[in-house]
Order: sequence, then C-alpha cells, then structure tokens
Amino acid sequence: MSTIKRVAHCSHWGAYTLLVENGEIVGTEPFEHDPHPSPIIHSVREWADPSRRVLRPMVRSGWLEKREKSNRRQRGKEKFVAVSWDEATALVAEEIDRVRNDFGNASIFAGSYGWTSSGRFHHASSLLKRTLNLVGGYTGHVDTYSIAAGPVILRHTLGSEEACGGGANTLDSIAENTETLVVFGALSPRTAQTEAGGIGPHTLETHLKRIAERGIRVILISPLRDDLPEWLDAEWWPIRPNTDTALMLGLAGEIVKANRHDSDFLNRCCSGSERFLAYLDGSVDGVRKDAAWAAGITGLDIADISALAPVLVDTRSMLTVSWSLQRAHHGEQPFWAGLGLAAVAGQIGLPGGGVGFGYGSLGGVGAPYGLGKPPAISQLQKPIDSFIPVARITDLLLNPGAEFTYQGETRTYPDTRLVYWAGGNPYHHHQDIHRLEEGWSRPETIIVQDPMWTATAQRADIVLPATTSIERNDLAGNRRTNYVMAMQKAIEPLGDARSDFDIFNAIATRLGVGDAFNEGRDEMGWVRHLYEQTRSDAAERLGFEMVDFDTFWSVGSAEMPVRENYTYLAGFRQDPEANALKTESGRIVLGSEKLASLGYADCLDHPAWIEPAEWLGNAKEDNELHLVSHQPTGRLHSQLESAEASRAHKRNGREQARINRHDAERLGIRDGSTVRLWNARGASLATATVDEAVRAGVVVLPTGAWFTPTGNSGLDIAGNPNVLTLDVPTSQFGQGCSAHTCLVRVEPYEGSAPDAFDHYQETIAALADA
Ligand SMILES: Nc1nc2c(c(=O)[nH]1)N[C@H]1C(S)=C(S)[C@@H](COP(=O)(O)OP(=O)(O)OC[C@H]3O[C@@H](n4cnc5c(=O)[nH]c(N)nc54)[C@H](O)[C@@H]3O)O[C@H]1N2
Ligand SMILES: Nc1nc2c(c(=O)[nH]1)N[C@H]1C(S)=C(S)[C@@H](COP(=O)(O)OP(=O)(O)OC[C@H]3O[C@@H](n4cnc5c(=O)[nH]c(N)nc54)[C@H](O)[C@@H]3O)O[C@H]1N2
Ligand SMILES: [Mo]
Repeated sequence: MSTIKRVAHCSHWGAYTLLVENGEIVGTEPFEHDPHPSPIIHSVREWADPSRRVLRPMVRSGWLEKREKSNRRQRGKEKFVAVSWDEATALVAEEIDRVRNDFGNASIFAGSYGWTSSGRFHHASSLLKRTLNLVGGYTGHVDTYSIAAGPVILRHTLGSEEACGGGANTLDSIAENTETLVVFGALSPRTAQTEAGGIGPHTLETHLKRIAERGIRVILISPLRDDLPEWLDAEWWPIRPNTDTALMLGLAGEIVKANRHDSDFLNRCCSGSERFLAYLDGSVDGVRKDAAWAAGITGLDIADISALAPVLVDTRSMLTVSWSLQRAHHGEQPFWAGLGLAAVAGQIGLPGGGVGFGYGSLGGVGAPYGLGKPPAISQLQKPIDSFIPVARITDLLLNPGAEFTYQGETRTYPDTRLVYWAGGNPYHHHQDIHRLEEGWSRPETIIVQDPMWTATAQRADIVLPATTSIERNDLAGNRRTNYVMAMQKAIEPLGDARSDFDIFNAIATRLGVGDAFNEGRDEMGWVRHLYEQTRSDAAERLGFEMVDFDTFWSVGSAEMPVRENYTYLAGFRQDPEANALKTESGRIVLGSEKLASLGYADCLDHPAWIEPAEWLGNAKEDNELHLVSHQPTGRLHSQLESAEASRAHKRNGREQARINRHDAERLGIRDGSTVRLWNARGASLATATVDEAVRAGVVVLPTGAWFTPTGNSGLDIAGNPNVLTLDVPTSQFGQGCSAHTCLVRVEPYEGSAPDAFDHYQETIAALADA
C-alpha cells in the first residue's frame, strides 16, 4: 500500500501543500491561512512533465566547434549537442575566464533579469552574481521591468521609492478611512495573485470587500472595466491609455482655479510648488490645465472631471496608481502628477488620504508591511561599478561604447562579449523582440540556465538545465507578507537537471572560488542558515520570537512581524523639519532644481503632460488601436504557460485579444475568430474575444505566450505581444520600459496557422533531439 506524502511548498503565486505518491504529484491543497488562494498552484505539477524541460546540458554544435568564432546568426537554428556536466561546467568556466582576462569583467553581462523561483536560496540570478562577484564582477542592471520610471522619479521627489513598494498607506487603513477612492489602473485580484518571493495570505480581496461594505465612492480610471472586481460597483471612467497624467493635472488645475488648493501644505511640505502651479494655471505655456483641457486629451467627460475636483479636497481622498502607468512612455509623469494632485488636495499624511503606488500590482503591496529581514542569499560585494537600466538590454548589445543617461548621470555601455542568463526569459519580457534578436546576434557567447526550453534557451550557445523548485529544498519570504514558507522537495530531478546552487557551486569550484561560494554549507545547511538569520534578526532587532528551524520545517511556515494600519508621511506632515525627506529640499519636490538644470525635454522640472510616442491622440487612422499588454490571469509571465490555469484563459490554443464590439464590427472581426495584430515591428496571431469591458480603441493581449515565430516573416502564432511593443526608454531620466505604449492594427486572419503548442514542441524537438 502506498502512502501519500504531504510536502509544504511555495511559489510566487502563494503557498500550498503538494500531495505526493510514488514520486508523483497527485494533488495540491492551498495554504491553510490563505483566504484567496491562486488557481495557479494547481499548474505546478506541469513542472514534472518532461516535454518542455531541458533534460541535459546542451551546447550549440557550431559553438562547440568554433567557440567565440561561431556564426552567431545560427542561434535558434542550429542543433544542440548534449554534453556531460563536467564538460559543460568546464566550458562555462573557461568562457568566464577568457572574457574577463581578455576584455575585463564589464564585458560579462549578468544582469540576468527575471523572476526565476520564489526560493530565496536557489535564487538563480543571485547565485550567478555571487559567483561572478568572487572573480571580479560583471555588468548588472538597475531597477526592474515592473518599476523603473516610478522609483526613479519617487527617489528624486519623495527621497525614497518606498511609496511604490508597499511602504505607503496600508490597505487596512485605506479601507477604514478613505471616503473617495480614485483608482488609476487596477486593484485586481488578477495581478495580486503573485508576489516576488512568495506570499502567505492573499488579502487584496479582503480589503476590497471592506471598502464595498463601507460603500465609499470608488472611481476606476482605466481602459479596462474588469481592472476592479464588478462587485465593488465602481464608476468606470474609460480613459484613453497613457493619458492619466492629463487627468491628474486637469483635476489639480481645477482645484487651483477654484483657489481650493492647500497652500499651507504646499508651503510647509513641498518645494518648487510655484513652478507646478504656474504650469497648472497656464502662466508657463499659455494653456490652463483644467477639466476641459483634460477631457480633450483623455476622452473623459468635462462635467465629471470638474465635479470630482472639489470632492478630492472636501472628502478624505486617496489616489492609487498602478505600476502599469509608469510602464509607458514618460512613465515618470503619472507618478509625479499623482503626487502633485494629492499635494494640491492637501491629503498626504492623513489616514486614508494621499497617494500610493502599486496596490494590487503585487499581492503584498498595501498589506501589513514586514519589519523583519526576509531570507536571502548574499550576492556579496560587486567589485566593479558597471550597470545598465534594466530595459536597455537591446541598446547595450547593439551599441557598445555609446553613452546613456540615468538619473541625471551620463555613462557608457560596455562591450558585451558574454551573456549569462539564469532564471529569466528576455524573449518573454523585453519589448520589440525582433529588435532584441538583432542585439542577441552580437555577443560571442550566450549561456542560459533554465528548467525549460524557453525561446531564450533555444537561442543560447550553452544551456544548463536547472531543476524546478519542486525538485529541491528551499525557503520563500518577502517583506510584503507575514510568513516565511518552506519549499520542500517533492519529486526527483528530471533527467540530468541540477539545482541552481549545485550548478554554480561546480562553476565556482572550477574558477577556484568554491569555498567562498559555498561557505562549507550544503543545501539544507544553507536553508537552515538563511532561516536562522531571519529568526535572529527578528529576535534581536524587534523582540519577535519566530519558531525554531525544525518547527518551521515540519509546520511548513513561520510568522514574521509586520506593521499594520500605517499612514505614510504622517510624521512628516506634522513636522517636516524634524522628519525631512532625503530630497534636494528635504520636502516633497513638485518643482525640481535638478531637472531644471538637466533640461530634458522628456522629463521637465515639474509634473507635465508630454505626448507619448504612440497613443490614440496620434493614431494615423481609425484602424490603429492602443495595445494594452497586461499581466496574464492564469500564470506568472511565461511560467507554466502550457499548464491548466494558463490554458483556461486561451482560446483555440492562442491568447485572447479582447476588443470592444464597436471596433470588432467596424474591423470585420467575429468573436472567436483568429486575428492578426501587427505594426511596423512585427505581427502576432491571437483569438478575438469581443468584450464590452474593453474601451473602444483599445485591444488587450496579455503577456507570456511562448514566442513561436513561423515562416520567413517571423509571424508569431502564439500571441506574444512583445513582437509588437515599442522598445524606447520612458525618458532620459528614468530609462524604464515603455511596454504599455503601443499602437497596432488588428485584422481578421484568413490564412491557416498551425497549433501554437504543437509547433513549439516541434521546434524543441528539431533543436534538441540528440
Ligand atoms: N509587453 C509587456 N512586456 C512585459 C510586461 C508588460 O506589462 N508588458 N511586464 C514586464 C514585467 S513587469 C516583468 S517582471 C517581466 C517578467 O519577465 P521574466 O521574469 O523574465 O518572466 P518569467 O516568465 O517569470 O521568467 C522566469 C524564467 O525563470 C525560469 N525559472 C523558473 N524557476 C527557475 C529556477 O528555479 N531556476 C532557473 N534557473 N530558472 C527558473 C522560468 O522557466 C522562466 O524562463 O516581463 C515584462 N514584460
Ligand atoms: N497573474 C499574474 N499576476 C501578476 C503577474 C503575472 O504575470 N501574472 N506579474 C506580476 C508582476 S511581475 C508585476 S510587475 C505586476 C504588474 O502589475 P500592474 O502593472 O498593475 O499590471 P498590468 O496587468 O500590467 O496593468 C494593470 C492594468 O493597468 C491598466 N492600464 C494599462 N495602461 C494604462 C494606462 O495608461 N492608464 C490606466 N489608467 N490604466 C492602464 C490595464 O487595463 C491593466 O489591466 O503584476 C504581477 N502580478
Ligand atoms: Mo514585474
């Protein structure tokens, strides 16, 4: 008789128990303390399916023969050869040594952006950086695809990016105190399913329920009505994408026009507000920023805008701004303008008042904030100062030696010879994939370490098969959740796959730095050590007793200390001198000396409306639609894309492109039919879903479908929006990604197209079958 083993585990989408029988996963149970578990937990068993897994170390045949002199255009085309781990390890170590000796460590790009596993020990990119830091360093990246323009502008204007990472008003306090809630973007259980490094309880819906119970006024500013749950009964203002800044400025301008602005707050707590007010009242450029002006840009109703303005002053008002708004051209502006509007309304620092960023973008933003130090393996000290803004990867590869700016500094792109990517999928995450492909042909060697045959792995020279988290022991944790969670091994590794730690430990040993890398600990030694670091920090610094390691490991989770009912900047509002911010003035910057001296046209010295490169206001014809490529409901990015929760949201084996009835009729598109989305950058197929929740002029295609190019044109047949998106920086100041700025055409597709999954599988077989 076989017995079922219960294994505690966790992923970015939450904690769960795996039921394992005879080495197979036979069931999944949600974490007992989670009121709203994510359905993605049931997809995890897909990791045990070998069909899309890399099962052995693999080297592209041309590279094996000619090394750095190989034909790099053969990436993704030429067959791979299986090699032993010893051989693969030696090849990788030799390449690292060759490049650092011949060109210097900055020629190794190991920014390696990506979500990898939620495990804080086998954390692929941290272990990669730890390895390279022991041998002289690498070129890394700053900020994230999630948030870059946002934190850059907040560091400058608030002295900290904490307001965008869960450090602003907590949702419990908003739910109790706010009277008018204006949601720019979303507060959506869809995105709140996930949290970087795992999450214990998912609490967004609990707070939204409380908001619904209190019956406060909620206004949803978004091109998509289901960015808030329907039961919240919010007013929907279907804004034109990328125009929120104009709405915020128009509202602020109305308040100023009526002389209702909080001069006391502006004088005591802000600097440069005269510049901002002069822009709002039109004395700078002759254009008054008011409801009529904002209505013209946003497509919203003048009367609604002018009526809302005084309400933001007269009631306790809170603005929430999703991360998505800053993932767009001039993405600094909606964050800064939101801050400006909340300041003009005088609401900052009051319970349930002001502005906060990213609520619901991840599950823990706005949750009680962790005070402890979550577990993490150290990357050690980086010996060289070489980095790129994360989304400038293609620019780096295409333009070695060129200058770029970041936060007002000018720097130079290094000459990249070797790229090492562990735990990320740039052929998922980067904009304008065909442009990336051009950059990808430049470095001499590309190493990818991933469990899956991703599009990125297919285009590598050396592919190292990592195990997934269910094949090893680890622990998860995060500042935005109140638990540390065990991640216990459930099944044996597939094929010859090895854990990320074992892979890097072998490489570090080859490079002669094994002892410093592993510090004499094995897997369980490290898991125990990282837990103990967190536990002793909580005890010493906070007087909080976490359970001992053995209890943690047998229970599967341990509670961490958190701060609840928090009002951001309350102390600062009371006494701005004593609680000065780390900004150029010590106060909230609404008019910036630094930006005035930089003189950038794409990031002025005050919050401003600057037209994005592509938006409905400059669509050439009425058949250009604004593409919103938001986060997928049934998976995390490209992870578990073929598993059940992800497939449940596909239609006819492709991603759904949601489109308004009005546009569908005028473009001759039937619900359920195949459509081609295209622009000058590329083309992709999807299945049309006609949906009244989408604003006219907008098409919504989630991210994450596995890039499946076909034919000479490279038509992607899976529905990956990044063949269409625009690869431009948000501005010279922030250099963030502008994914949400993109115009496309959508048309019925009459041709025949293979099934995306079948075609993908054939591609893997053609490349990797020995
Ligand atoms: N158009 C558009 N593009 C976007 C966005 C958008 O809004 N619109 N959003 C952007 C955002 S916010 C983000 S964060 C990025 C996400 O981009 P990524 O983080 O690159 O996406 P993931 O699919 O999560 O990639 C993680 C990779 O890690 C691998 N992996 C999983 N577990 C392990 C492990 O244990 N070890 C190793 N070695 N590998 C592992 C997975 O197989 C996968 O290939 O996408 C960005 N791209
Ligand atoms: N299920 C699931 N959850 C996820 C992820 C995932 O892959 N899957 N990824 C996680 C990651 S890494 C991140 S960074 C977060 C991202 O979190 P967000 O950035 O908040 O998520 P998005 O889905 O990109 O965008 C949210 C909504 O913003 C709206 N929006 C887009 N452009 C505009 C605009 O110009 N104006 C207004 N007003 N609204 C706009 C869209 O309608 C969209 O549905 O999500 C996280 N959560
Ligand atoms: Mo993200």
